[in-house]
Amino acid sequence: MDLRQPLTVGAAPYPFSFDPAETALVVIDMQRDFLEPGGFGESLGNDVGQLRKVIDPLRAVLAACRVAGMTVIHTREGHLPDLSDCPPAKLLRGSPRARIGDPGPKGRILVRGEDGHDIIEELYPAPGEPVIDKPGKGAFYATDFGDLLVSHGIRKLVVTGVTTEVCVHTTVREANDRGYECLVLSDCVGSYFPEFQRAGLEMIAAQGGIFGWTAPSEAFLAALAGTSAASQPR
Ligand code: C5J
Repeated sequence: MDLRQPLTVGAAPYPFSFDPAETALVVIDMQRDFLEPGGFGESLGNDVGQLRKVIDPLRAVLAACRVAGMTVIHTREGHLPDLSDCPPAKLLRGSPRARIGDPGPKGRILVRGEDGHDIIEELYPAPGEPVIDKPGKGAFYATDFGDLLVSHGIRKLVVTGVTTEVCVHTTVREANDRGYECLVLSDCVGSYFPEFQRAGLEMIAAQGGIFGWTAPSEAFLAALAGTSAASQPR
Protein backbone atom coordinates (compact mmCIF):
# COMPACT_ATOMS: atom_id res chain seq x y z
CA MET A 1 0.00 0.00 0.00
CA ASP A 2 1.15 3.57 -0.75
CA LEU A 3 1.20 5.11 2.74
CA ARG A 4 1.46 8.66 1.32
CA GLN A 5 -2.00 8.62 -0.25
CA PRO A 6 -4.71 10.37 1.87
CA LEU A 7 -7.74 8.19 2.60
CA THR A 8 -11.26 9.24 3.56
CA VAL A 9 -13.59 7.66 6.11
CA GLY A 10 -17.34 8.29 6.17
CA ALA A 11 -17.63 9.82 9.65
CA ALA A 12 -19.66 12.18 11.82
CA PRO A 13 -19.92 15.13 11.60
CA TYR A 14 -18.29 14.94 8.12
CA PRO A 15 -15.73 12.74 6.33
CA PHE A 16 -12.36 12.27 8.02
CA SER A 17 -9.32 12.32 5.73
CA PHE A 18 -6.03 10.88 6.84
CA ASP A 19 -2.63 9.91 5.58
CA PRO A 20 -1.78 6.53 7.18
CA ALA A 21 1.91 7.50 7.34
CA GLU A 22 1.03 10.46 9.62
CA THR A 23 -1.71 8.74 11.63
CA ALA A 24 -1.36 6.57 14.74
CA LEU A 25 -3.76 3.97 16.04
CA VAL A 26 -4.03 4.58 19.79
CA VAL A 27 -5.30 1.69 21.91
CA ILE A 28 -6.25 2.99 25.34
CA ASP A 29 -6.09 0.90 28.53
CA MET A 30 -7.24 -2.49 27.23
CA GLN A 31 -5.98 -3.92 30.54
CA ARG A 32 -7.18 -6.83 32.64
CA ASP A 33 -7.84 -4.32 35.43
CA PHE A 34 -10.68 -2.83 33.36
CA LEU A 35 -11.88 -5.83 31.34
CA GLU A 36 -11.67 -8.82 33.66
CA PRO A 37 -13.29 -9.69 37.00
CA GLY A 38 -11.22 -8.94 40.10
CA GLY A 39 -9.61 -5.74 38.81
CA PHE A 40 -9.99 -2.00 39.26
CA GLY A 41 -13.14 -1.69 37.12
CA GLU A 42 -15.01 -4.34 39.07
CA SER A 43 -13.78 -2.95 42.40
CA LEU A 44 -15.68 0.24 41.55
CA GLY A 45 -18.88 -1.81 41.16
CA ASN A 46 -18.89 -2.04 37.36
CA ASP A 47 -20.02 -4.88 35.10
CA VAL A 48 -16.80 -5.59 33.20
CA GLY A 49 -18.74 -7.66 30.65
CA GLN A 50 -19.91 -4.35 29.11
CA LEU A 51 -16.39 -3.68 27.83
CA ARG A 52 -15.67 -7.05 26.27
CA LYS A 53 -17.73 -6.33 23.13
CA VAL A 54 -14.94 -3.97 22.07
CA ILE A 55 -12.37 -6.76 21.80
CA ASP A 56 -13.33 -8.37 18.47
CA PRO A 57 -13.78 -5.20 16.38
CA LEU A 58 -10.64 -3.71 17.89
CA ARG A 59 -8.67 -6.85 17.14
CA ALA A 60 -9.63 -6.50 13.44
CA VAL A 61 -8.62 -2.82 13.40
CA LEU A 62 -5.31 -3.56 15.11
CA ALA A 63 -4.51 -6.28 12.57
CA ALA A 64 -5.37 -4.01 9.62
CA CYS A 65 -3.27 -1.11 10.95
CA ARG A 66 -0.32 -3.43 11.43
CA VAL A 67 -0.66 -4.73 7.87
CA ALA A 68 -0.87 -1.11 6.60
CA GLY A 69 2.35 -0.28 8.46
CA MET A 70 0.70 2.41 10.62
CA THR A 71 2.15 3.51 13.94
CA VAL A 72 0.38 1.67 16.78
CA ILE A 73 0.61 3.00 20.35
CA HIS A 74 -0.87 1.33 23.44
CA THR A 75 -1.52 2.95 26.82
CA ARG A 76 -1.96 1.53 30.31
CA GLU A 77 -3.34 3.37 33.32
CA GLY A 78 -1.55 2.53 36.54
CA HIS A 79 0.79 3.53 39.32
CA LEU A 80 4.25 2.91 40.69
CA PRO A 81 4.38 0.22 43.42
CA ASP A 82 4.90 2.91 46.12
CA LEU A 83 1.88 4.84 44.72
CA SER A 84 3.95 8.05 44.76
CA ASP A 85 2.42 9.02 41.40
CA CYS A 86 -1.16 8.51 42.59
CA PRO A 87 -2.81 11.70 43.85
CA PRO A 88 -4.41 11.18 47.30
CA ALA A 89 -7.77 12.24 45.89
CA LYS A 90 -7.65 9.40 43.32
CA LEU A 91 -6.60 6.90 45.96
CA LEU A 92 -9.25 7.86 48.51
CA ARG A 93 -12.21 8.75 46.31
CA GLY A 94 -15.46 6.81 46.67
CA SER A 95 -16.01 3.64 48.62
CA PRO A 96 -14.72 0.88 46.36
CA ARG A 97 -14.56 -2.77 47.46
CA ALA A 98 -10.78 -2.52 47.05
CA ARG A 99 -8.59 0.52 46.53
CA ILE A 100 -5.68 1.17 44.14
CA GLY A 101 -2.68 -0.74 45.52
CA ASP A 102 -4.75 -3.27 47.48
CA PRO A 103 -4.13 -6.97 46.77
CA GLY A 104 -6.60 -8.64 44.42
CA PRO A 105 -6.90 -11.84 42.40
CA LYS A 106 -4.77 -10.30 39.62
CA GLY A 107 -2.17 -8.73 41.93
CA ARG A 108 -2.20 -5.25 43.43
CA ILE A 109 -4.96 -3.18 41.85
CA LEU A 110 -3.84 -0.78 39.09
CA VAL A 111 -0.15 -1.13 39.98
CA ARG A 112 2.50 -1.37 37.26
CA GLY A 113 4.05 -4.78 36.84
CA GLU A 114 1.05 -6.65 38.26
CA ASP A 115 -0.94 -9.13 36.17
CA GLY A 116 -4.09 -7.01 36.26
CA HIS A 117 -2.25 -3.95 34.98
CA ASP A 118 -1.15 -5.61 31.77
CA ILE A 119 -2.95 -5.59 28.42
CA ILE A 120 -5.31 -8.45 27.60
CA GLU A 121 -3.84 -11.26 25.52
CA GLU A 122 -6.17 -10.68 22.53
CA LEU A 123 -4.75 -7.17 21.97
CA TYR A 124 -1.23 -7.65 23.28
CA PRO A 125 1.31 -5.18 21.83
CA ALA A 126 3.53 -6.56 19.08
CA PRO A 127 7.30 -6.27 19.58
CA GLY A 128 8.36 -2.66 18.98
CA GLU A 129 4.92 -1.09 19.53
CA PRO A 130 5.26 1.63 22.17
CA VAL A 131 3.35 1.22 25.44
CA ILE A 132 2.71 4.45 27.37
CA ASP A 133 2.30 4.00 31.12
CA LYS A 134 0.16 6.85 32.39
CA PRO A 135 -0.83 7.74 35.95
CA GLY A 136 -3.83 9.79 34.84
CA LYS A 137 -6.81 9.41 32.57
CA GLY A 138 -5.28 11.28 29.63
CA ALA A 139 -2.37 9.84 27.63
CA PHE A 140 -0.48 13.18 27.54
CA TYR A 141 -0.39 13.94 31.28
CA ALA A 142 2.96 13.00 32.91
CA THR A 143 4.06 10.78 29.98
CA ASP A 144 6.20 11.05 26.86
CA PHE A 145 3.20 10.40 24.59
CA GLY A 146 3.37 13.91 23.07
CA ASP A 147 7.09 13.60 22.31
CA LEU A 148 6.49 10.18 20.78
CA LEU A 149 3.86 11.56 18.40
CA VAL A 150 6.21 14.36 17.34
CA SER A 151 9.16 12.01 16.82
CA HIS A 152 7.01 9.70 14.65
CA GLY A 153 5.66 12.60 12.57
CA ILE A 154 2.08 11.88 13.68
CA ARG A 155 -0.64 14.49 12.97
CA LYS A 156 -3.85 12.50 13.36
CA LEU A 157 -5.05 9.83 15.78
CA VAL A 158 -7.46 6.93 15.41
CA VAL A 159 -8.58 6.40 18.99
CA THR A 160 -9.87 3.14 20.49
CA GLY A 161 -10.06 1.50 23.93
CA VAL A 162 -11.74 2.03 27.27
CA THR A 163 -13.53 3.72 28.79
CA THR A 164 -15.30 6.01 26.34
CA GLU A 165 -16.24 8.76 28.77
CA VAL A 166 -13.10 8.64 30.91
CA CYS A 167 -9.69 7.80 29.41
CA VAL A 168 -10.79 7.94 25.76
CA HIS A 169 -12.52 11.31 26.24
CA THR A 170 -9.68 12.78 28.31
CA THR A 171 -7.09 11.73 25.74
CA VAL A 172 -9.14 13.01 22.80
CA ARG A 173 -9.67 16.35 24.53
CA GLU A 174 -5.96 16.64 25.36
CA ALA A 175 -5.04 15.73 21.77
CA ASN A 176 -7.58 18.13 20.26
CA ASP A 177 -6.19 21.00 22.32
CA ARG A 178 -2.70 20.17 21.00
CA GLY A 179 -3.86 20.30 17.37
CA TYR A 180 -4.27 16.59 16.64
CA GLU A 181 -7.34 15.51 14.68
CA CYS A 182 -8.94 12.46 16.27
CA LEU A 183 -11.22 9.82 14.78
CA VAL A 184 -12.89 7.72 17.50
CA LEU A 185 -14.08 4.30 16.32
CA SER A 186 -17.53 3.89 17.86
CA ASP A 187 -17.52 0.09 18.24
CA CYS A 188 -13.88 -0.01 19.37
CA VAL A 189 -14.47 2.13 22.47
CA GLY A 190 -16.50 0.93 25.42
CA SER A 191 -18.17 2.08 28.59
CA TYR A 192 -19.62 0.29 31.62
CA PHE A 193 -22.68 2.51 31.08
CA PRO A 194 -24.63 2.34 27.79
CA GLU A 195 -25.95 5.88 28.27
CA PHE A 196 -22.42 7.25 28.71
CA GLN A 197 -21.28 5.37 25.60
CA ARG A 198 -23.98 7.03 23.51
CA ALA A 199 -23.57 10.50 24.99
CA GLY A 200 -19.77 10.25 25.02
CA LEU A 201 -19.65 9.54 21.30
CA GLU A 202 -22.23 12.22 20.51
CA MET A 203 -20.25 14.83 22.47
CA ILE A 204 -17.12 14.26 20.38
CA ALA A 205 -18.77 14.91 17.02
CA ALA A 206 -21.32 17.51 18.20
CA GLN A 207 -21.10 21.20 17.25
CA GLY A 208 -19.33 20.47 13.99
CA GLY A 209 -16.78 18.13 15.59
CA ILE A 210 -15.95 19.99 18.80
CA PHE A 211 -13.34 17.37 19.81
CA GLY A 212 -13.15 15.18 16.70
CA TRP A 213 -14.90 12.65 14.50
CA THR A 214 -16.65 9.32 15.09
CA ALA A 215 -17.16 6.38 12.72
CA PRO A 216 -17.77 2.66 12.98
CA SER A 217 -14.70 0.48 12.48
CA GLU A 218 -16.25 -0.92 9.29
CA ALA A 219 -15.90 2.51 7.63
CA PHE A 220 -12.30 2.89 8.79
CA LEU A 221 -11.38 -0.61 7.61
CA ALA A 222 -12.99 0.08 4.24
CA ALA A 223 -10.90 3.24 3.88
CA LEU A 224 -7.71 1.37 4.73
CA ALA A 225 -8.61 -1.30 2.21
CA GLY A 226 -9.29 1.45 -0.35
CA THR A 227 -12.91 0.50 -1.08
CA SER A 228 -15.71 2.92 -2.00
CA ALA A 229 -17.70 1.91 1.15
CA ALA A 230 -15.25 4.14 3.01
CA SER A 231 -16.68 7.40 1.77
CA GLN A 232 -20.37 6.70 2.43
CA PRO A 233 -21.60 9.34 4.89
CA ARG A 234 -22.53 7.97 8.37
C1 C5J B 1 -11.17 4.67 34.18
C2 C5J B 1 -10.15 4.47 32.02
N1 C5J B 1 -12.40 4.52 33.69
N2 C5J B 1 -9.18 3.80 31.39
N3 C5J B 1 -10.09 4.56 33.37
O1 C5J B 1 -11.01 4.89 35.35
O2 C5J B 1 -11.08 4.95 31.40
